[in-house]
Amino acid sequence: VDHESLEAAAREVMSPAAYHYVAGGSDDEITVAENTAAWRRVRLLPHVLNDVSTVSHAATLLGADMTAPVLVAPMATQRLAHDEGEKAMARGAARAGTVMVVSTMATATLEDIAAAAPGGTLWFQFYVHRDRGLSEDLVRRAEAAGYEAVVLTVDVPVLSNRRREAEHHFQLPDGMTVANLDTSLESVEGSGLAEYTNAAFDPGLTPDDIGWIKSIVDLPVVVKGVLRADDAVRATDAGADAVIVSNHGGRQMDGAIASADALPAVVEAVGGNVPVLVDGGIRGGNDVFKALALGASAVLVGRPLYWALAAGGEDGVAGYLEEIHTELARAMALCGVADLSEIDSSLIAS
Ligand code: FNR
Ligand code: LAC
Repeated sequence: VDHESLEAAAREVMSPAAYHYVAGGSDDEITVAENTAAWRRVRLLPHVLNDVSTVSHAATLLGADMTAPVLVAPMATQRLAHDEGEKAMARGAARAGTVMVVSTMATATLEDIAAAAPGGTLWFQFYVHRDRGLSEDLVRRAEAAGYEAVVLTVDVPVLSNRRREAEHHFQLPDGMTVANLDTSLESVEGSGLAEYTNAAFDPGLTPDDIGWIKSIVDLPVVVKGVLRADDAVRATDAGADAVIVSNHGGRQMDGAIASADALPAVVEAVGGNVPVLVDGGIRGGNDVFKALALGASAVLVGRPLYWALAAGGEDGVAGYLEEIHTELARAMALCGVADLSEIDSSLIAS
């Protein structure tokens, strides 16, 4: 996928504040840069003389059937990219046969997004608020609307320092709200998102909150934002049904390890028990292949899909995902594997 052109096309149609909100990370953006660099550093050891006349990348994860193990990462406020925002993203994901993870901070209600893409599979990304009544209500609504998993994001106890958001006084334009929460993230001084988050999100999360969610809804709980093996064990011991190795796309603790570099230890600690997913810096099918070879069950893609949404709406999203699927199939053929089950760490040159 030609990411530079895609990002450039998106930048043309987005406001500077919105563009920098999406493109940016925290502090010096060290981890943003590391995330892509780390996948590029991984070296493969391809097989030859294996029959790859037919290559299959169909996957099943927590009961969801997918064309390929590539999900749409949860991303806030998608109407900043396109009028149809999350609804267009959901339709594009459904067309490409994959799961969209819908952010708590969406610019349409979770019910309206579900109604917009009837054939698709949606998971609900959950930001626990200090107001636990409101929080309970959110996950109950997601279950009632047909969402099939709760993705509990655990790496935002506070919002990081994001210079680009502060410079542009990030807030939503008139007529746009975080629909589930009825706020437009009004900025008093700097980033309206930081002001909202720091006031509203619960910084007191512990592993017990996984059980708390399971006492409210009958859905699998996926813990997103783990970088350490010991935390992955704490999460799964507390009932997590999957974990996502992630540094939030370099948007939270700057200087945190690249997700590709954090993945193997987490796989080693819990990969035998629950699926381990990964996101951050995945830009094409070769990166997906490397993640699977390092032990991930699936990956999530963030910013490129925001750009695809901005530049091409639903068609842009479906087209981008289909291109990644083509690239993954080609990487599999070139590495001599006909099926996802044959991808393992023996394909990594170490
Ligand atoms: C995010 N991310 C995110 N994560 C989450 O759990 N809830 C959210 O609301 C958001 N919002 C959000 C907005 C934007 C604009 C971006 C770019 C990212 C993080 C996201 O799910 C994912 O972890 C990273 O985006 C993955 O990195 P790449 O693919 O963008 O490099
Ligand atoms: C972000 C939050 C909303 O990264 O997750 O912008």
